[in-house]
Amino acid sequence: MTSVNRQPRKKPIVQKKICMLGSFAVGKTSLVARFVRSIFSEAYHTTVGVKIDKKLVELPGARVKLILWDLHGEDEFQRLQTTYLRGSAGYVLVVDGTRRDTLESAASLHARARAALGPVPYTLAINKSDLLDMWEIEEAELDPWRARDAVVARTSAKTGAGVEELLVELAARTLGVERGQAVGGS
Ligand SMILES: Nc1nc2c(ncn2[C@@H]2O[C@H](COP(=O)(O)OP(=O)(O)OP(=O)(O)O)[C@@H](O)[C@H]2O)c(=O)[nH]1
Ligand SMILES: [Mg+2]
Repeated sequence: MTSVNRQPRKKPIVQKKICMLGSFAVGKTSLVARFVRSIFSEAYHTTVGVKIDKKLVELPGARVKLILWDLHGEDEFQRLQTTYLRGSAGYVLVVDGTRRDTLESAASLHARARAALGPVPYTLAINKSDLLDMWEIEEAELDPWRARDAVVARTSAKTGAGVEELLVELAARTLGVERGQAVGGS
């Protein structure tokens, strides 16, 4: 006798490459560590080149395996190699809310990422939101970004605030859906 398999069919997995971009020490590695492994360390070990991590994100109607490219930060010695960006479905621009100059670095990285990738989804993460007493970035400084329809979020890799939401939202947007909307099909 044949039995009918009533298990719902597993949603297919779609892989998406996401690059973490930003000046040095803004918290790119820490955001990935928080998102993928739920850990945080106060110790600073600068990233040399690139480190790749993966995490499966469950969305309504789809499963997205994010391939997170944690790139070295830009400083006076190192400039981002745009070859790292190739094939990215989206990117996170990370800013350290306690260092205003990192917002300018994000703008320049954004221009280069846009030139390399075209208008793929991105989010602007203003990180270290647990350090509000040292905050240097005024809300008004983010208005030009919001005017361009950028998704702007405050995050803290230390407390975890805003981190999961940011990357899950970006995962959804790489599939062409906005926050809160179900993904059609299976
Ligand atoms: N208080 C606080 N510290 C943070 C946060 N995120 C990162 N840090 C600290 O900031 C420092 C730099 O963090 P990293 O994650 O290594 O920064 P990065 O952007 O990967 O740096 P590079 O690889 O050099 O470009 C470390 O000492 C972290 O502990 C945060 O949300 N809050
Ligand atoms: Mg790093």
